[in-house]
Amino acid sequence: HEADAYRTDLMTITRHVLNEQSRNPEARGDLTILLSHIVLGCKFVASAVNKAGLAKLIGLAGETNVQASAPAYQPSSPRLTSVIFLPCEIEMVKHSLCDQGEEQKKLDVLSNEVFVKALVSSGRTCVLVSEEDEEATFVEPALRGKYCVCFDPLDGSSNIDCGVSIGTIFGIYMIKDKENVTLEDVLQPGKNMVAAGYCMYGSSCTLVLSTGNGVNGFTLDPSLGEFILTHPDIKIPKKGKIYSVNEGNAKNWDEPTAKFVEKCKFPKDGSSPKSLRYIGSMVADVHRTLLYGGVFLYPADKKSPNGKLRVLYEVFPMSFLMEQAGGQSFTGKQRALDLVPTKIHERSPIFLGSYEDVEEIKGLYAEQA
Ligand code: AHM
Ligand code: MG
Repeated sequence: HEADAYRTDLMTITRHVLNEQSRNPEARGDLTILLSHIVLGCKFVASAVNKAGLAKLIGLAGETNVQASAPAYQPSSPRLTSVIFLPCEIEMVKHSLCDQGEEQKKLDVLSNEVFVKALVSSGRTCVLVSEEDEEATFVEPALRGKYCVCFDPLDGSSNIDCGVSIGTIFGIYMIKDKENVTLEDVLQPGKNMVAAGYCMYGSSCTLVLSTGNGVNGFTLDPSLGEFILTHPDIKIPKKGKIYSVNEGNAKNWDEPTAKFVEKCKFPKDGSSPKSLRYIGSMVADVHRTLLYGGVFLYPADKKSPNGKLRVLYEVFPMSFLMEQAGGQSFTGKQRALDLVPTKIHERSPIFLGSYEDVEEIKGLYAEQA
């Protein structure tokens, strides 16, 4: 097709979200603005992650900056300046990048700072929960907007040093009452989220987003500094051929989990065994699950009765995306999005993926009950 050959009609993420929002008579552009600030954070992290290997050499993420008197890192990337943002916001990113003479920040700490500042300066947020921060951040009244954002700025950061894919995960709620903002605004069940997504920093940088009308994937075109729609209306296969779990924990699993994995390896219905794929980086494992189908699990075990993954910024956003793509997400007790968290860093077991595979897991838990 001519159009495909030239690709002159680019569906950027901002254009896509604006289109989606224009169908909602109540939308005033706030979510679009908020999302473009999240996108800025993702571009910053993508650029920093790409340089992480080099940084060892030049001192970007090392413990101390070997050339403490000179800026260790000059933000030369055209990506950051090609985004339409206020000059002060660009300054803010540059500032985080080259805190001259100070100890250089670890990539996850740096990413967190960039996201917090981008979110606050959007003027559209009021409560932020980050994996990196013990306490929730309440935005000062003058900059307050109606959204709460829960995020993990750099999930899987233990994988950075060996170049494995890592990601940012986020979930967005609307506050109940702007005059009276409390922690209750983020301790809502996941089904109340208005949008969720992740950005994967892998062989390419991919942002997967849902605002409640299905799931779409965008790939960063580094030459444009823009995320372009490359995976419209993602639907997860009804059943998959892959299971994804840390089998090293098998000795402590509960019975339904053990039975399910056994069935994956030794199916009794004549079907072929499933393949095992486990990266150990949630964004990458979930991304593969979404595209290829199958199931990703981080179950409870005797040592961690609530599993490992965090409800607000890992379990909920991924469960929201899975359901929007036609899959399911289950905690071992209930639909994951029905869970009502009581603490901001609460954990939950999670089984998510293809509809039929999760259905099978639900069956095994029902048998046990
Ligand atoms: P982190 O937030 O400390 O990076 O841990 C979260 C990561 C997930 O990305 C991944 O699914 C999980 O931990 C892997 O855990 P394990 O190493 O126990 O298999
Ligand atoms: Mg994490």
